[in-house]
Amino acid sequence: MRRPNPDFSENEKILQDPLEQKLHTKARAERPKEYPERFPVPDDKVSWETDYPEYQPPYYVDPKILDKTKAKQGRWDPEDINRVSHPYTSYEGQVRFDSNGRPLNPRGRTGIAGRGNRWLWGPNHAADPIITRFDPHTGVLEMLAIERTDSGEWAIPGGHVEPGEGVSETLKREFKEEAGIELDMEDAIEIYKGYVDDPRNTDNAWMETDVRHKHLPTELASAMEPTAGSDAASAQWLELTPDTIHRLFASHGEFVLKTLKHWLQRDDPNFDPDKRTQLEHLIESLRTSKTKI
Ligand code: RP5
Repeated sequence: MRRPNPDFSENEKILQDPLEQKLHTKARAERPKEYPERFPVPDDKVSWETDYPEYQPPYYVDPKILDKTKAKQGRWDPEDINRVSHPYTSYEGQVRFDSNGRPLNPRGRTGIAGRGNRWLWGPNHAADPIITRFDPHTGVLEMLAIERTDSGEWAIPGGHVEPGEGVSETLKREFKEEAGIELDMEDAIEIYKGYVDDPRNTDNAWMETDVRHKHLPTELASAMEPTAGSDAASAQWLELTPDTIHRLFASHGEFVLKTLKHWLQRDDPNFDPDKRTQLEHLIESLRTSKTKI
């Protein structure tokens, strides 16, 4: 079924939320190596509301995504947008469509049309477990991180929510698959739900995630030996410094920063003054560092 032209008025509220409407940058500047070059999108042309008559992004769909069997099983969308039967449910509010009926990236232009290598048109949902501990020897704050096989960057061991799966189940499954550790995630604390500035995003398909935090007591964490699963090149406790946080994949640095701020505000009774000061320093150096997350 053809969808109507976008109705921008309905989205005014979403677009004006200053906290969540940071310009996406990685989705305009980075891309997997098999993607065509992105059509340039300067900051002042990101918004769909701004006219950009010269805008002619290349259309790209990864040939692997055209696997008809997976499409038949309902795991991947068909290439023909008119045959998509599921609703487009986004954490970012109501989804808008272009004149071809394709869903529009809620953060604006990316320089590539089509689905890229995303399974679904529109929002693709993931879940990200941020698992922290204080190093038993140095006392420094660490996060369990994996080295991604696609980009080689360090990342939160997150992954896609499978059809019918609850977020806690996804977090548990992904953590086991990527870092080799079984961990109950039911009591993890909600940090963020929304858009991910992911280098694989396109104008018509993008990543969204549900980020949750769980801090492990040092003794328990030390008994856990991370081992890279099939989706990761390696897994380890990664020291959280301004530099390691800045280098994380996609918006993961931003998620870690949100986690740290949330944690301080929660006034965790287990925090001794040293730990609190460590967190405050880390947040402050991220705030004042030259490179933005
Ligand atoms: C990111 O992609 C999410 O934050 C999540 O970490 C990840 C899921 O994709 P795969 O790791 O399954 O490729 O946008």
